[in-house]
Amino acid sequence: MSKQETPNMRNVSHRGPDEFSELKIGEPVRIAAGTQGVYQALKHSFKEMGVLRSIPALFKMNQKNGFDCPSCAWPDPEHPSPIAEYCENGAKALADEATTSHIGADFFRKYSVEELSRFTDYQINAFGRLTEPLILRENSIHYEPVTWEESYDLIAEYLMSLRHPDEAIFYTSGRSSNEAAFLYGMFARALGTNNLPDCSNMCHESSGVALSETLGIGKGSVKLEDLYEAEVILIAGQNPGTNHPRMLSALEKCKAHGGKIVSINPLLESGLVNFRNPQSVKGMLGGGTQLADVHLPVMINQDIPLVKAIMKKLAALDKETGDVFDHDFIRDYTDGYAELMEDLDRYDLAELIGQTGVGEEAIDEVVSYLAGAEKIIVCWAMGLTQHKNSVATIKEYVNLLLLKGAIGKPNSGTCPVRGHSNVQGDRSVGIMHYVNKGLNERIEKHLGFTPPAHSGVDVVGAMQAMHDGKAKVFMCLGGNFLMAASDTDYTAEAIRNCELTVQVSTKLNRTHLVTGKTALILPTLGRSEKDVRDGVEREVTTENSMGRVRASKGVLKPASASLKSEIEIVAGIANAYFREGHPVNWKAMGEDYGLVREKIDLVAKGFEKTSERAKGTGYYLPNNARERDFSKLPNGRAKITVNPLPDHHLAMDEFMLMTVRSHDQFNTTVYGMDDRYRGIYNERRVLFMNPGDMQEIGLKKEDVVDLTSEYDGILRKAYKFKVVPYDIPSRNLAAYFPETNPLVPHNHFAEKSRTPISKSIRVRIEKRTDI
Ligand SMILES: Nc1nc2c(c(=O)[nH]1)N[C@H]1C(S)=C(S)[C@@H](COP(=O)(O)OP(=O)(O)OC[C@H]3O[C@@H](n4cnc5c(=O)[nH]c(N)nc54)[C@H](O)[C@@H]3O)O[C@H]1N2
Ligand SMILES: Nc1nc2c(c(=O)[nH]1)N[C@H]1C(S)=C(S)[C@@H](COP(=O)(O)OP(=O)(O)OC[C@H]3O[C@@H](n4cnc5c(=O)[nH]c(N)nc54)[C@H](O)[C@@H]3O)O[C@H]1N2
Ligand code: SF4
Ligand SMILES: [Mo]
Repeated sequence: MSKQETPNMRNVSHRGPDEFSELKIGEPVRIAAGTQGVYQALKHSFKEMGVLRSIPALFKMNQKNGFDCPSCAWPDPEHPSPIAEYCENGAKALADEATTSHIGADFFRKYSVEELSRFTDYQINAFGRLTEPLILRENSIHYEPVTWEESYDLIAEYLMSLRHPDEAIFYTSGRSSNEAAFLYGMFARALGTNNLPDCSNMCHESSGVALSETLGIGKGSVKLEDLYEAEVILIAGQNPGTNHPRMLSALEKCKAHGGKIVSINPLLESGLVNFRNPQSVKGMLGGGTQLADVHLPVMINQDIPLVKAIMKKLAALDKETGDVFDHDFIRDYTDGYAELMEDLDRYDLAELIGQTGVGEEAIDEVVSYLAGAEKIIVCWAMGLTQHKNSVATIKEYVNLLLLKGAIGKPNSGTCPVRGHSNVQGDRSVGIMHYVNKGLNERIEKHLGFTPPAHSGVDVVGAMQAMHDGKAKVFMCLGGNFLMAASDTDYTAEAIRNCELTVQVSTKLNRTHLVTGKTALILPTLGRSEKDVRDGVEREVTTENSMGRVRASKGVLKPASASLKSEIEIVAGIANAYFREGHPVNWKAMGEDYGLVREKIDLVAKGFEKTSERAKGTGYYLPNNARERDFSKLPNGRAKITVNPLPDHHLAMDEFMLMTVRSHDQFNTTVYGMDDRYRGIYNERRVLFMNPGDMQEIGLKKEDVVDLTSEYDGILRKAYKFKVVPYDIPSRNLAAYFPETNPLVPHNHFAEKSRTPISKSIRVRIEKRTDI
């Protein structure tokens, strides 16, 4: 084992290698799911974990008495099909978690963190499941085994040595159960800090802010069944075929009932074009459904002018007939109508449309759907949330719904489609960096301690605090902070500044390699695994994208007997810190999750008799927007808002880059090197580009380019991408995250929500002549 002078000198690569593999470009596959999808899914599962391990697990996924799919947050139907309630990507997520490849002390004796960092993220994940607690001691470059007790004591010791609790930061990724997230959030507060950044800060925070300000609740208002009989569903800035595949089944039902589906996206994403439902006879036999009736290829971040143009056209029609807008609803439930109408009058229609890049005919078609419809749903995801003006963009879509009275009635409403399977639940049970007065009062009353009254850091704040040396201990309950956060070089420097970093994880990732001076890996059970104590199989709960809380009980034998549940780990640390001297009995809660749920019921809003009601497919949390109750908002009314147009100044040689997911990844976890639906095979370092733009700047297919972004005079660079001609609006580019994260400046984020601008990065393209 080699020793180093100082750990900051560990020669660990935070970006990983950038060698190319053998790129193959095919035609985009326009048929999503169907037999092909299931075949791909099973092939993947079987390769990963073997037939015996996968079959029972797949058939328990999303079933009553089974476990909640660990992948996305799309809801399960209230009456699951007994055969299969999973999709290709759910099966991949399960296979990735249930893999039979395991790594422990021998593996880390063989490979130093320096060597491991020379592997790609795909290879790092493929090493397999973490099986025992490990420590990277100061001055060492090899992880070595450590006992659970020593880990807990060490964390407690570091926490006790802080000058202020705000020198500790507790990040959460959205896979944690409600119980784990609750204990974790309460532990941080008991310690005295609200430093509780979470993946939501990089994800749907903009939705939370926009919806809270307009409708008085930071969550969506629709239930799954609402989609089935909606008259119009707008899908804006979301790629459900890859990221929420079972949403396509719901859209298919909507189509069958005569509903219209509108796709609003710079890219024509597969699935919306042609979908074969593997769970229907028609799908099995090969006939597909054309889901989207119309596609609006909006330019990146031009949704506001697009929605304004649509509303302006609707307003003109309403002037003629008086019944296009829901005037009763507007009068009884909203504020701000007159101001919005004045705002729309200010704009020239042709200019608005010109700004969007969308043809007027397609816009007119959408207007004709909307004009006569009463039941309208807007679904969206990262294509709306990760821009500087994301909060305004989402508010503009909310305006459209409010004008139509399409809130708080069946088959209508807001549908921000959440990412991680329990990201919404984590927030509901207290993972938030800001102060919530009501929550603090309930903590005081029911947990018996006084939580801090000052806010903590979000993800951006966490990066900056660590970078500036203001934070010393960084703990992550899941996730891969280094690769998920913006500005990879900056974030790496930030993490390296810490004294202690702690990762509670299932699989190895780069945040285990780029660490503080001392680092711990605490390996945990995955969602699909049995959690047994004293012969009793324990269950946890999660909340899906539509506010339904359900029980989740793993079925597989754990990857290793040494694994502990996240709940036990958090309770273990809290117990080591407080010993007996605290009103909360952490130890007991780590053993009996029912005790945790009892406290959740008392402390988190809307939870009630959770242990009992979460059984089966669970229960809905209260939702004021669903009930047309806007009493929490000023004047007790929903807020129609006036939002400015986006203001981008692209220099002559600049392009607008969006960073998106491939079909073979879950966030920073790379399952494979293909993006089948977009026709990309065996390579991730690609840049999707408009063929006309390529010609204009003299680029050919597969030319190699570097990308640079320049903000505040600082140049950032991402190296080596192969250019792929693609159907994308002119001056727009797409490439995969996390490879492009070094381009996203840490100090540029959405107004109010502070979500990094991962979907609209101004970049320049430099052709490489040396490759
Ligand atoms: N298989 C799989 N499933 C996942 C994930 C995964 O990585 N893999 N991640 C999970 C997580 S955490 C999340 S948050 C979700 C993410 O789900 P998505 O938001 O669907 O994921 P992205 O790939 O970021 O896709 C964003 C989409 O927005 C479009 N877009 C970009 N900019 C704009 C714009 O300005 N306007 C409009 N109208 N569209 C735009 C892009 O073309 C793309 O289709 O998925 C979850 N589910
Ligand atoms: N440029 C760019 N950046 C982005 C985005 C983008 O669209 N573009 N999207 C953003 C979004 S929406 C999100 S949500 C974030 C994601 O950010 P994170 O949530 O931080 O990242 P993930 O890649 O989901 O985390 C993967 C790791 O989680 C661990 N893990 C998996 N399952 C479990 C479990 O059950 N328990 C525990 N404890 N650990 C587990 C594994 O070790 C795995 O390596 O990334 C954001 N970053
Ligand atoms: S749609 Fe999402 S939650 Fe449902 S099975 Fe697929 S990946 Fe899992
Ligand atoms: Mo996300």
